[in-house]
Amino acid sequence: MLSSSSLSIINHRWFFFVITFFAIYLAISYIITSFTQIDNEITDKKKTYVSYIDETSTTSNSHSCFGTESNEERYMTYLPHSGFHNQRNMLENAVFLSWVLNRTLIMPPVIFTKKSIIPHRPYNILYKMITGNMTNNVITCKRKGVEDNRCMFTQLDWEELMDFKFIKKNIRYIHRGDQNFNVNELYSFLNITNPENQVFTLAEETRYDFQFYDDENITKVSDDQFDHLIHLCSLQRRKEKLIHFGSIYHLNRFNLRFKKNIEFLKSVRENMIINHPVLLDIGDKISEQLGGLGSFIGVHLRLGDMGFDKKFGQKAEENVDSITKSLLNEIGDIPSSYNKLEEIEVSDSNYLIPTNTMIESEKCLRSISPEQRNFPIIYLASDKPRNDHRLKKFLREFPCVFMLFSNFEKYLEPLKKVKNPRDGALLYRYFVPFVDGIVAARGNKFIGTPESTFSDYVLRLHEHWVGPQ
Ligand SMILES: Nc1nc2c(ncn2[C@@H]2O[C@H](COP(=O)(O)OP(=O)(O)OP(=O)(O)O)[C@@H](O)[C@H]2O)c(=O)[nH]1
Ligand SMILES: *[C@@H]1O[C@H](CO)[C@@H](O)[C@H](O)[C@H]1NC(C)=O
Ligand SMILES: *[C@@H]1O[C@H](CO)[C@@H](O)[C@H](O)[C@H]1NC(C)=O
Ligand SMILES: *[C@@H]1O[C@H](CO)[C@@H](O)[C@H](O)[C@H]1NC(C)=O
Ligand SMILES: *[C@@H]1O[C@H](CO)[C@@H](O)[C@H](O)[C@H]1NC(C)=O
Repeated sequence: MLSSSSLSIINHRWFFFVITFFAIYLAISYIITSFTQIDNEITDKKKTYVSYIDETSTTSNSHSCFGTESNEERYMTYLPHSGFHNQRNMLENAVFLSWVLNRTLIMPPVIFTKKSIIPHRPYNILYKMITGNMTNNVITCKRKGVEDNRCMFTQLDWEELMDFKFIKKNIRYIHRGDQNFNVNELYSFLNITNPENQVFTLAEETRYDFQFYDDENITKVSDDQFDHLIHLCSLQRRKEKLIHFGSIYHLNRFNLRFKKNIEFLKSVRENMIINHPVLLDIGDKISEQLGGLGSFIGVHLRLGDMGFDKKFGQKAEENVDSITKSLLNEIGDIPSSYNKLEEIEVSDSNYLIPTNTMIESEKCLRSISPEQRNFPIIYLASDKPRNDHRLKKFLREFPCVFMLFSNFEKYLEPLKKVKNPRDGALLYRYFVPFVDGIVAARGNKFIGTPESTFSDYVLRLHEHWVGPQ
């Protein structure tokens, strides 16, 4: 009896164990299969490096996907490279990321160079190049002085050059001050003692490894240059104190569907406007000589050569031709009152005598024949001087073409004293092209060179100061 009753108890227990085990087995295998399914989906379909199922899942069309509400301040930074306009593009992308990730941006300065730039490379190479070059540079500049040619780089805080009203309103930032971009200095500044757990380094292996996207419906990169997609939510959920990006350069770095994101990025770009007082003042004075804001046509002709910038050198003649043509078409549309000819009293002589108090544009108009006076006043910005043979054709077509060094060099005098507050380096050589761009932007119309990032930026200034064309 005893044995049978204890047996039935054992049987009963055994049955209970089997059931429980089975239930647990089912639950575990369900969890495992569903997780690997999601994983496969991400890595295969979206080719995403970073799995975004680190904890809570969110609904697919939620715009904001904060999985980790926390009041602890978190940070992000990136590695700058290349020329000014590439660096500006990276800053714009960084401001967007800082906003979308709610992380304080450790903002790298503009790196200006006397000679060669730091080229665009994948993370590890880029990191070595920047830290190597900047470490050497600090030593050289100290030894030789900032004006010596061997002191190649100077680092300027973006806020010295750009209007930061929009940035201040929308993100938190700190100007990165350690000159050599070494992570150890950054970690100690941020009190990071355990980088393995406190830092997420998104190290790209090719230059355009990642494109960032914001909507689960997006399954393909929107620009073939990119290899992989990374969901912004996966970055938002990172708990590390610091996200360290490499290069974030590219006009199509983001693949966005959410209106709020698209509009924010657009505003970041529209608000990245030069506001250095000396530059603005010189730009203003020169454009006054051309009749004032909106009284002339601004042209940018990027000529290049057959060396480093042969992308433009090869097409220079073609570009001069097409810009000349489109300007001549333009004139067809412009009434002759454009040059305020009615204001000029025509005397018996066809040629009027310029006086010293006249602005430059008027002097030019008075010195040409009346038939020519319906041509517009042109300000020509270029990387090459007026005597470049490729400009001949253009200069022959239009009677009143002004250029920075042939007409307004004396206005650049105040710029010769402007120094970088960080190291005292003179900024003249880096700032002269900005004056050219600022003046060209202040016409009533702007015509630039195709594919030039310089032209793109002048057009943006033009739209900001004069309005859309
Ligand atoms: N003074 C002056 N310099 C210019 C002008 N346009 C281009 N440059 C110089 O040429 C350099 C190269 O131009 P970038 O600003 O890099 O822009 P880009 O024309 O798109 O050339 P890439 O970036 O190489 O494609 C600039 O650093 C300027 O120093 C100009 O109108 N005036
Ligand atoms: C953004 O970060 C700040 C401080 O780092 C924090 O106080 C705030 O709550 C965060 N906002 C959101 C929406 O998580
Ligand atoms: C500095 O940068 C150049 C590329 O501009 C690179 O070839 C060189 O190796 C770098 N120097 C150091 C010390 O890293
Ligand atoms: C680092 O620690 C110091 C001392 O505790 C503190 O004052 C500082 O705010 C900390 N900095 C950051 C970025 O957390
Ligand atoms: C994504 O796809 C779903 C289902 O097809 C749709 O309901 C949703 O509106 C889409 N989201 C966006 C932002 O287009």
